[in-house]
Amino acid sequence: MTKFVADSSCDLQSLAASNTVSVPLTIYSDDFSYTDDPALDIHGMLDVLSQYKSRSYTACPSVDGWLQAFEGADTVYAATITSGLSGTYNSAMAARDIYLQSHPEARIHIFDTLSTGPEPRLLMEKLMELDTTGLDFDEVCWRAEEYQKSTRLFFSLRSLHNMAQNGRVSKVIASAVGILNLCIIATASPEGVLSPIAKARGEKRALAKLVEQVEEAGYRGGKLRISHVENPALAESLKTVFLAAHPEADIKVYPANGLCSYYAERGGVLIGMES
Ligand code: X90
Repeated sequence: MTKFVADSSCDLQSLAASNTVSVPLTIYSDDFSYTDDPALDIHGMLDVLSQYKSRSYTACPSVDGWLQAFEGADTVYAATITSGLSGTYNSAMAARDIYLQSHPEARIHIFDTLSTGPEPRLLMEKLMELDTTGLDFDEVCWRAEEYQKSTRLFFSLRSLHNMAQNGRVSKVIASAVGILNLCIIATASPEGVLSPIAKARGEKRALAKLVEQVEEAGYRGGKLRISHVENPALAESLKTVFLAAHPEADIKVYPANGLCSYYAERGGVLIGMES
């Protein structure tokens, strides 16, 4: 059996395919913990976090979480959130080693997406598509790695509080954003960390900046995946603007998963694009 596995940051949740498995990350504090699975009430979690005065954290999936996801498979294509910001890739690789000891005939490839959310989702869609063409495992992996070079992630965030609190962006960058109505426009760097591009006052300007960045990065009407943290207005406006310029484009808008909602915070929008 072939399985397509990804951690819960990779937006598998809105892909209705039977042989996909999402391995949850966890959001927690001293007082509560949330498993990033389809049962998670993201709105409720964001409400609790907005009132919560102490620190909160996240944790990558355990090796055992990955092993459970691999179980029963002889072929596994797996994707993880960027290794630049998370231990998820390392835990997946450790699980791969263990699984291969007991299933020496299995083939497992772990893709470090150096990204999160809608960009890994594009990779998972590509892997499923390649798998149906009858190509062998190595060829699928090679083509998927080539594909990764052609996709990008851009995003707009209203707050970097949780990213800074957990040491994932510098406090200097974060403090520049906490101002009312300011959005930070950023991308995933080649090393898979947050790389700021611009600040935009108000969502109209944020939208214009995002469109400019996506077009400059070589968007020519291919796939776009747009996830949002309780901001369907900005996400749908982006879709409308891109569709006006590229009427045939395959564009999907959907709510972000729990992990990205925690870090991108309310108002955040993430765009995965094909160039
Ligand atoms: O291992 C863990 O606990 C997970 C840590 C994840 C940290 C980053 C999550 C980012 C979520 C926010 C904007 C995107 C930044 C992407 C840069 C590559 C989404």
